[in-house]
Amino acid sequence: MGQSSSENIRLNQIGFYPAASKIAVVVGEENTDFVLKDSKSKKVVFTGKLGEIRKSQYSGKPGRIADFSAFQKPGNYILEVPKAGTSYPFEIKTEIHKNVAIAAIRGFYYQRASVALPEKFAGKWARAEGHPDDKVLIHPSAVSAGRPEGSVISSPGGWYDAGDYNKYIVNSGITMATLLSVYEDFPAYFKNLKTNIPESNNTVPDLLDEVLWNFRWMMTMQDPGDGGVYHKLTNPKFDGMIMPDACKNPRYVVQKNTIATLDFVAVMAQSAKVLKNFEKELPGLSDSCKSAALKGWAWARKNPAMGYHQNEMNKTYDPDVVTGGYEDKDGKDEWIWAASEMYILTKDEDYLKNISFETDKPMPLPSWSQVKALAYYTMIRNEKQLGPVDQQYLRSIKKSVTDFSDDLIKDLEKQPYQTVMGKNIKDFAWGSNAVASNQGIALIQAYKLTKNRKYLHAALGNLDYILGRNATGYSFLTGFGSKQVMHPHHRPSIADGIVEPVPGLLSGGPNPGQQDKCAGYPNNFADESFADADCSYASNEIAINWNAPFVYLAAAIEALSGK
Ligand SMILES: [Ca+2]
Ligand SMILES: [Ca+2]
Repeated sequence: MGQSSSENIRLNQIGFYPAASKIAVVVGEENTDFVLKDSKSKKVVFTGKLGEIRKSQYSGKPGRIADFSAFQKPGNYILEVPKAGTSYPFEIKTEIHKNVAIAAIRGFYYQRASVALPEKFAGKWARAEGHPDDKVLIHPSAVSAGRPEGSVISSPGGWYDAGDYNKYIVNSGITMATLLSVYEDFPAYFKNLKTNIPESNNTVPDLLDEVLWNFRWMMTMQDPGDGGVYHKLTNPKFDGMIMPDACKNPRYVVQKNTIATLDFVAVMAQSAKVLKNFEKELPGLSDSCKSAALKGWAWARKNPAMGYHQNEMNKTYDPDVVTGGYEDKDGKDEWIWAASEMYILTKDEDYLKNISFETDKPMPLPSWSQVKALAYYTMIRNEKQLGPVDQQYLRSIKKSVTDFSDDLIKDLEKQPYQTVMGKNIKDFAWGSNAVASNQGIALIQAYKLTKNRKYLHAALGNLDYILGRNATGYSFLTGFGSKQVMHPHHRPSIADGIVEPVPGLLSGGPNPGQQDKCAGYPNNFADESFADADCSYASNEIAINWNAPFVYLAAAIEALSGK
């Protein structure tokens, strides 16, 4: 290991806030001092001793922690550790993650369907329009009285879901809720945050302009005849690894079902509340959201258990549809979430009649198929509007959030990377960087409830994890860090002929399932099961429901610690 071996020093490759904690993990067993140097003058500005050996619970590999939190002077630095090497350069400054947060929001701009991305906004990743979706077929599984088989509807806009070009309501649900929630939790932060999109000159915050791009598509996914919502807008089969404008496959809307409809209802109800403050810019839109939510809710009450089962559907209808299934067997959490949003919107207690918040169980971390905690966050967020009858469940919801966060931070100081992320092998699920991000959101909720900075500190640790302080040594947001992800499973990044991938996209992250059987995984250890190869959809795809919690985490940390 020579002096140049930066990969032996794992740290947030962007940098640190002056007053916050600053931790690097030095791979190996050598017990030495470390020095912090000004990256230009090479003058030593701080010296410290490495901590005790800590071993990865997955690989057994040893490392030691270099803690230079005491050093607070803004500037550009490197860390040097004898026998280990020299770190990548990093910065200490206020608003250190501002560009990270903006880029992650802009990641959604690059996912916009049905529109060209001009150079002015997309830089060298400018591209032609693809998937106009103005002539979308009603799939035989989705017929209704007003829309017989073969009918054509217009359903443009929205974001491409992930590395593929289809648009799925279920995954849009949690994605939209997460982005609307970071806006609701930190409105002042977003008020003047510009992201260089075509809507940057209007008076609506750019984050909401981006959300509206997908929102307007979602509205077209509701059958105006009965209020039910289609599961997805999709090709029968995935497009090839080609640019959007080269895709010519027919597109369909597919089977209405209960869970997709409830996700839609929750998003519309939350949007109605948020957009009420933009009546001048968006006249009547809030009311349209509310009526869409009411119609969706009524449909779900009439069809409370209509599931989406792709294989069974394909036995009955043609053409077969083999794109992302987003099949969720349990709709209980979607009822709780939709009912909570409807209750907050309408104050009608009927909505809470048939649900229980089930706070006796540990809070499940949010994912596309498990949204119960989104209901908790909503109730906490709107606590001031709740009455005396609501106080009992509100108390137990708050306790669920803080209990969950206390479990996360237990033994944090003993972890090999000193992060909440990775303590439990279950953290390394498909899309593990979304797990890290959603843990960060839970911790920020606990911080908001208690004002105890230990939660905020742990949330920042997970951001450090994603940006380099992890067992792979990668910074997982495309375009950021010294050891960047270069080959995400993302069709435009593969097909556009540009070396750098589209920026601001969060790679899925380590996943020992390795379901893609792609070449390039270094080993089977959970914390290292990552392959920066475009065949690795199991560890290196991007997805809107992973970018959204990352936006929340980065923006919330900026709002709370940026200055
Ligand atoms: Ca704007
Ligand atoms: Ca569910």
